[in-house]
Amino acid sequence: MTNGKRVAIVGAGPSGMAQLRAFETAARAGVDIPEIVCFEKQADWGGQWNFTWRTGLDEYGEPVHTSMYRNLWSNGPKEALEFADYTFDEHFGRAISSYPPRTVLWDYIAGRLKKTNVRDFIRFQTVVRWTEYDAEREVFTLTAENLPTGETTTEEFDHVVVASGHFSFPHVPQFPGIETFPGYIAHAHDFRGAEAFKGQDVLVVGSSYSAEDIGSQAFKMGARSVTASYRSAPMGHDWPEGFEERPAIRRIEGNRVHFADDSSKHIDAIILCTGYLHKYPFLPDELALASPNNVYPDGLYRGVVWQDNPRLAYLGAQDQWFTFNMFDAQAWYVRDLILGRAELPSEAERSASIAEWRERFEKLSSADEEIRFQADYVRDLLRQTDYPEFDLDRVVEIFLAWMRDKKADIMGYRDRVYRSVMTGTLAAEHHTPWLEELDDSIERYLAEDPAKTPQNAE
Ligand code: FAD
Ligand code: NA7
Repeated sequence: MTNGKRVAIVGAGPSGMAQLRAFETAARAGVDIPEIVCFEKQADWGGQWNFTWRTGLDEYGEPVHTSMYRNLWSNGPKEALEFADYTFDEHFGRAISSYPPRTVLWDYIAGRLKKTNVRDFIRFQTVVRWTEYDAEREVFTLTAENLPTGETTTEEFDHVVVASGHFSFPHVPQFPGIETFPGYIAHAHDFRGAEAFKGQDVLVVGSSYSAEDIGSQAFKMGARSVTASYRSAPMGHDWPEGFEERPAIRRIEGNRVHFADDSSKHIDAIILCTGYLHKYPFLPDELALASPNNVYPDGLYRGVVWQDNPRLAYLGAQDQWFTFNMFDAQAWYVRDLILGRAELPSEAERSASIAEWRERFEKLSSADEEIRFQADYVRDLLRQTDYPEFDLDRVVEIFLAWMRDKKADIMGYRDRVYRSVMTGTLAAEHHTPWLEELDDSIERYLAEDPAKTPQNAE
């Protein structure tokens, strides 16, 4: 039964899927839920995890969403992102390793919903083009385009949940002389695999997740050298021979890149791992979040409710240490606000809450502190809903162990195993060390006898 309201969800990535799951869970418990329409511009769900070889524009002239690439393996332990209501044990029926490849995590997030009817709520290959809000009638009007047919439709909704992600529109800075560089240049968003870098001198620009992992991919695939150029601070890992960090780029002259420490180096390929923009081309500016990538964007009450119009919510808008289970905590809370089960505080109270969290956020000075901060944030959300509780302090311990393991062995940390906070299961060791594993297919990953599934790349 629906309760007469209409809710639009923009995006069926992990966040949008969490919102669908939240409503479906309430419906299963006998609650009347709103009519839900989830708009998804791709042909399948999973957001970033739905890999495509395409870059730039897709077959309909629409910007390609995903920034993921071949051989992308989880960059954090799966025990830190596990759903509390659908465990890895339940999905796979046995222990798997702590750092599975993209295909395996995609299978896991989809598996939770495959047992339900929520796919029926999703309009695939349908992109939301524009949103308007009528304050008097308190309704949103969304215009969407069906990409294969080109047909546009306009519909009204009482609430909109933005789950369109914020790692898709690349932030592409300019560097003096870059136009003289004759080799391959791409932003990380358009990187699809490092195989072609074999024997090359590769430069990754940036010092965060993408620089670390794309640099590592290049190393793994046999680059002659990998250089990572940092603007603020080096990653500081104990890099293997052939992998080094240098300060900011001063200028580029043909194949020669000059750095701020007066050094220079021959480079064949440059990958700009310089982050992403919060960009919401389907929203007018009064509804669109504008923020750097950080763990507490301004203007969102409890990190989800748009302060200037609480009928609009954002999921996953933060920089992410926690991912899937944080999106769940957010989605459950947003669901309960929409259902009227949770009370929305007054504008002044919301404002005070945002200011309090922002003040705490401004004082954060290390990764450890950010992780604890985000754990507290998730804890606060969980207290508002009936999402199954889980031990966030133990998740924090896992994150801290992950960081220690990275410091100890950046090319080997993905071979480490952790214990599930949800089930107590200790992860299994993968049959092949990450550095030697050239096949990221789920078939090979789950193979009992990997010798029978030769690696794709061989
Ligand atoms: P997304 O996954 O980005 O999904 C958003 C969805 O919205 C997409 O399906 C998109 O097509 C759709 N959409 C966008 N605009 C519109 C529109 N106008 N109309 C209709 N549909 C629209 N997290 C981890 O936990 N572990 C990792 O190892 C990890 N690795 C990552 C590696 C890379 C390269 C990147 C970019 C991210 C990684 N992440 C990782 C973080 C990742 O962002 C989250 O895991 C998760 O995908 C975020 O989910 P989301 O639903 O908020 O956004
Ligand atoms: P992040 O985490 O937002 O990091 C962006 C990086 O880009 C960061 O190191 C920035 O340096 C650097 N940056 C930005 N502008 C410049 C310029 N002009 N010059 C040099 N360096 C610059 O993005 P990622 O892509 O690494 O990660 C995003 C998600 O994708 C994440 O969830 C991953 O799991 C995958 P700074 O430190 O600000 O000086």
